[in-house]
Amino acid sequence: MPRKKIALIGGGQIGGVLAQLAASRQLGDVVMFDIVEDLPQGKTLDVAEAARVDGFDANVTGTNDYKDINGADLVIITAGLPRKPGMSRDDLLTTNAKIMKSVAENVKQYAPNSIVIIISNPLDAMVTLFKKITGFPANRVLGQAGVLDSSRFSTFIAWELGVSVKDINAMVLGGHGDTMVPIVRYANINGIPVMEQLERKYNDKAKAKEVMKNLVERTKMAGGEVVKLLKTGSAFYSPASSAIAMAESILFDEKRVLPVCAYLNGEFGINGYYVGVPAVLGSNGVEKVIEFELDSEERTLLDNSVSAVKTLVADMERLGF
Ligand code: A3D
Repeated sequence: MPRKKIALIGGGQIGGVLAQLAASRQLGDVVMFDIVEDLPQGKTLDVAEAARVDGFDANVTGTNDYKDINGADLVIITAGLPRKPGMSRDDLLTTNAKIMKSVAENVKQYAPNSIVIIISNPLDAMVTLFKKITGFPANRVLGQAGVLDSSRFSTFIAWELGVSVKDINAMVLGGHGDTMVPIVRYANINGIPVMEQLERKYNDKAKAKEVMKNLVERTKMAGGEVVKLLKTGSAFYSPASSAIAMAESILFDEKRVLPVCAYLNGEFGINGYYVGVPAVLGSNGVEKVIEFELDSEERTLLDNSVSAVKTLVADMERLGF
């Protein structure tokens, strides 16, 4: 049985870590595409030369020719430009939409049966555009944001409570932006409510609420916190790890329930938009969106987040995409 073929579109910061993780975990043969000459060849040569040490057999190659992604089973897209000084939000949206348009046309041509995970920002718009251009079914086009945002939320909770992050389950839904919705009510430590533990720690309900509010705010701003410290570029290790968790669930048909940017057909009362929701990921991509009861506060926050996604998509359409 041949190995799965994984195409990485974009060989920048996240693309490099994706290549290393995909190869070292033997997810399949990796081909990295970038428009910059020699960059994907250089990065993948570097990753491939660790094969003896890391003990993997997968082929890892770089290319500037889309033909080389031919027949890919899984595609992960990070192509795009970061916002530069003086660039407006619309300028960035136009630039990245142009890039996504060319990526989508080529993925449609060379990997027409692939399942596609998009990481490029602005995420909710890029996923929407990719689906529109390729016409791929909704189960085969999804975005990465919720796995990372949830991992950040879980990490901050674990630090606050002094417990292993491995035992924290916490989820962030909604669009990938300031309006994201960390679901506090269901955050737990192996089933034990996080809020109850905060109340016990501080012996004060108001204080516990305030501490949680700060954890939620830090989660929403976590991307910016890393950008501020790095000075150039944005987070790349954790976004790559998050996409690899999604890829593993798809490639190994794990059926994990992960928060992903998925196309909604009435689930959560939302129709025709990509929004972050829990979904079962298996060999058919997004196999099922898992709905659950939201309380009135969560509903308001999710509606607010969906409005932000709608505005972003409308802006992209206004710009001609
Ligand atoms: P970066 O290191 O700049 O890599 C982007 C790569 O895209 C560069 O190597 C470019 O040469 C390449 N590129 C540009 N145009 C094209 C094209 N037409 N075809 C193919 N490749 C092209 O960025 P990065 O890797 O740090 O981030 C990649 C994207 O992910 C950006 O849009 C980030 O904003 C986004 N991002 C998303 C998250 C989420 O959680 C959603 C987190 C962090 C970053």
